Amino acid sequence: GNTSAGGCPFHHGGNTASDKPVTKWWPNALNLDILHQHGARTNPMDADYDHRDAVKSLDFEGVKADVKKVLEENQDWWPADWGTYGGLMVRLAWHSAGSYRMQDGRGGAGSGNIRFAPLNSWPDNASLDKARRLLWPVKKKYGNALSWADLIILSGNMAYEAAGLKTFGFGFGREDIWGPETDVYWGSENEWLAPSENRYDDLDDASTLENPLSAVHMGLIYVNPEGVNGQPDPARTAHHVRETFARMAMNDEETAALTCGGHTIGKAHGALAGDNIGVEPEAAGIEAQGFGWNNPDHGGTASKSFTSGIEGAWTKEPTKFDMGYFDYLFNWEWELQKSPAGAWQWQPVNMPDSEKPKNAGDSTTPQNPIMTDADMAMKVDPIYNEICQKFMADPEYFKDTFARAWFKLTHRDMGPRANYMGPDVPAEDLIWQDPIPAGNTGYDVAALKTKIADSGLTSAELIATAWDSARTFRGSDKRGGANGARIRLAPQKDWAGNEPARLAKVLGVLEPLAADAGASIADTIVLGGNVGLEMAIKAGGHAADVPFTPGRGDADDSMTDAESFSVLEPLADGFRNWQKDTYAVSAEEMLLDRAQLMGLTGAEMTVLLGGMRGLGVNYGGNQMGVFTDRVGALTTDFFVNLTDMSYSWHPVKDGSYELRDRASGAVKFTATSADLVFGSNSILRSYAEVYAQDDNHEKFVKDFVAAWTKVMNADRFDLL
Ligand code: HEB
Repeated sequence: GNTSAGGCPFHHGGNTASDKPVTKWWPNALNLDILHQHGARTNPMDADYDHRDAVKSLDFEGVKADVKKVLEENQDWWPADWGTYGGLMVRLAWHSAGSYRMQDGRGGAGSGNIRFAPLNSWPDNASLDKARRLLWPVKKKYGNALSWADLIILSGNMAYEAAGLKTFGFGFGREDIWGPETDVYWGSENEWLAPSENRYDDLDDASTLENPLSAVHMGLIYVNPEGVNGQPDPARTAHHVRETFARMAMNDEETAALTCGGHTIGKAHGALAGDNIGVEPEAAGIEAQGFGWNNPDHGGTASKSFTSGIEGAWTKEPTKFDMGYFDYLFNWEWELQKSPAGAWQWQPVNMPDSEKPKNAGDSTTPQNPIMTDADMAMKVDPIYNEICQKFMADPEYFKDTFARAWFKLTHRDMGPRANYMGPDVPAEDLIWQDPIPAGNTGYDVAALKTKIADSGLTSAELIATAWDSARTFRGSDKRGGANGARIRLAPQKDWAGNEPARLAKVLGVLEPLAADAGASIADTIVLGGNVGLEMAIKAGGHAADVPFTPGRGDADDSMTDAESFSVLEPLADGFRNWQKDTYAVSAEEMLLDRAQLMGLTGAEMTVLLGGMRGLGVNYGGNQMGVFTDRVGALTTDFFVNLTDMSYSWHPVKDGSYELRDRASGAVKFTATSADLVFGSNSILRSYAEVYAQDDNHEKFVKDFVAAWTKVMNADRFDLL
């Protein structure tokens, strides 16, 4: 209890303070909470609530009309610039989407995460709390069917439409989360905007930015607008723009289009010294009611706003989507100045008042436009400059390039097109959506099963191939998975983790069977895994059918952007006890990361790993963690032996371990830390005990089959 105010000490029983988690004493323990972040206990919707069903009932045109009204209706508590909130809403949408990084697919606009810490309080997201509050009446009116995540992106999209841009389209279908994400690594710094050196091996080589990060500072979406570490130098900034945008999956042309098109509307805010600006929302007092960055000197006028500290618009008519950004950037000389708030910004040399945009809160006063260091990079960097020349020569090309890049930015983490909903979904397939043609459902599954069973392939070959095909799935951006059978295309077929020789052998047998049956190869690979698993269940003395849903399709090379698949390559697979190399992070941490991306719970991860150890599917046939002499059968032996006190455990070399018979000292089994963590970590041990228990053999088989099926179907958005 806090007694500093002179009150009586009150010792409540609950640990309600977040700086004292139970695990703070043992910072090296695995954070299994990342597997259980969002669920029935955090989600206030009814148990049978189906977000996609709700969206189907949404009055889309009504929502759009109401968002349009919000853009144009001035609210005195946060006055609009030039009478529109368009710029603000675009920035809200862009900062929601721009936290995406392709390395692990985490971040992005797909979950409404910007409502929660840390994103709601990042220095870069200043004033976006106001943008969300402006949208609240629309959220309130349309309720469950309109997620915050959809509303935020829609508002940016509508803002562009209102400014005169024909957008590429819009997909509804993002489902909100109800608390902060805890799995996303945003960097190790404890200080906002800590020097960039922290996250680069060499700040002069932008490619050395720590993976998977895609921003130069803790608390920013991308680069520092004033230059590297706040030191203006557009040529240098250009390298960091290029790298951070590449990590958001954007090439040079998309990056230039986004930056130039982004700053075609709206303005930067730094009209007064920021000395009195209040703390961010998470740190603010109760009376702030979720608002941060209180500006006591605001005086209720748009002329006195403060956000980044940079002050001014980029174009003469900042409410219109036009070519004004290029007109200014390329037709004027720009010099370094300080804004009224003391931030570095570039201003035009000797621009006459008649050429200037008007002040955002006072349409009679001309005000100098500005460029950030990143804007200057578009002119100074030779590659961006050349792209801008092309845009200037062909404004229609610029608009189309921008509209497509904006659509990609705001939809990239939604996965395949099947996930888009609503009247404005574009018909065109885009390569970054990893398109998959529809598959056949009308073939004789039972007959194909029999043929696979009689094909001479072993259960281990079938199971390993199906697993490898499915395991690339990541819920973070809904990429990867067994659908499409891209495992038979480059680059996946050659990934070391896929054991190319075994893969080629299995595909050589399955492909003709698929063709004969009229089934996709993707279906046949998964069905093969099921056949193998049913054999293993039988060998373990049980009987269970493994559910199968046909309909996967086969992608081909023309639908596959091979380069963008490199981020899906597994560097480790704890389920098959394999690592491509030695890494700074432990095998069990990599296992946990993968399990989280696959959407598994702790118990599912446990039952899958323990069960698979006995199936003979370890990488390259290695014996690590194979605590059984019944290889090929689905048994609980892994758990029984892991928890058996007749063994003792000894670290040997290269992070591996031996299980020795306590009495004789003889080595009985070998293991990795990805095996023994199920005995050492108290939470994982509790799950391992469940599956070691004498009463849970049936449960084990049932749970294994359910978890297996979940992995095989994780990417079946076509069934939604
Ligand atoms: Fe931006 C704004 C920076 C990109 C869109 N930006 C802004 C600002 C700054 C920036 C500083 C100011 C804020 C305030 O308010 O103060 N950006 C930046 C950078 C980059 C960017 C550095 C990288 C290159 N943007 C971008 C993009 C987009 C954008 C990509 C989209 C697309 N922005 C934007 C807008 C705005 C801004 C719209 C305005 C807002 C208002 O109006 O409010």
